[in-house]
Amino acid sequence: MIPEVAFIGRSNIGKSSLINGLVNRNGLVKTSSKPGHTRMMNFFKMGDKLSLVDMPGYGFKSRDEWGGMILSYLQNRKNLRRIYILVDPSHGLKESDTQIMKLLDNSGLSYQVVLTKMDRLSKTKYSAAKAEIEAELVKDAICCFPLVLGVSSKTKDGLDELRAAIVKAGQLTL
Ligand SMILES: Nc1nc2c(ncn2[C@@H]2O[C@H](COP(=O)(O)OP(=O)(O)OP(=O)(O)O)[C@@H](O)[C@H]2O)c(=O)[nH]1
Ligand SMILES: [Mg+2]
Repeated sequence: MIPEVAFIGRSNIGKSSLINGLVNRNGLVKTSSKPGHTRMMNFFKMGDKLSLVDMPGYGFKSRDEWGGMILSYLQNRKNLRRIYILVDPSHGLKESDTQIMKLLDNSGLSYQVVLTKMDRLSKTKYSAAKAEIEAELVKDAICCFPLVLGVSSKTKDGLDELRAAIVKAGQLTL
């Protein structure tokens, strides 16, 4: 099985938009301004090297079975190289985020936080929000990869850094 990385996060956080941004194909993955849009796990195969996995959101308007089906996928997927947890820096870490992180910590699953929609904040506000989130992660998030990334699917900022991180996490040879 080819390596996989999965994108999780609260509904409407920008998971599907980020996958479109990463593969540079607007409209490949359906996005929506209405939370709870993505209802299924969707696998996007990048040639024969890597799959990007889009997940339904948790939190507001999410599916009840999130805890069951998706967690069991994350726990049992041998080829899953990293989980990216998307967080909106305008809102900070929510209880649903820290709950998911605890579940991942308990299962020893490695994850990395990606801050989305960077374009919505000034540079100063973004840096302050990032510092606050990093401080919270240091306290509790055991299996969290220490580097927090930031992206905007709108302006494409940060996408190259995320691509590089994915290549590394997936131990991909190009
Ligand atoms: N300004 C801005 N808006 C964004 C960005 N990324 C996504 N959005 C908007 O946020 C909304 C939700 O985006 P989606 O990509 O559908 O979010 P999702 O996490 O897949 O949502 P669910 O499938 O419902 O869980 C849409 O209206 C997007 O246009 C971004 O980088 N900047
Ligand atoms: Mg979606």
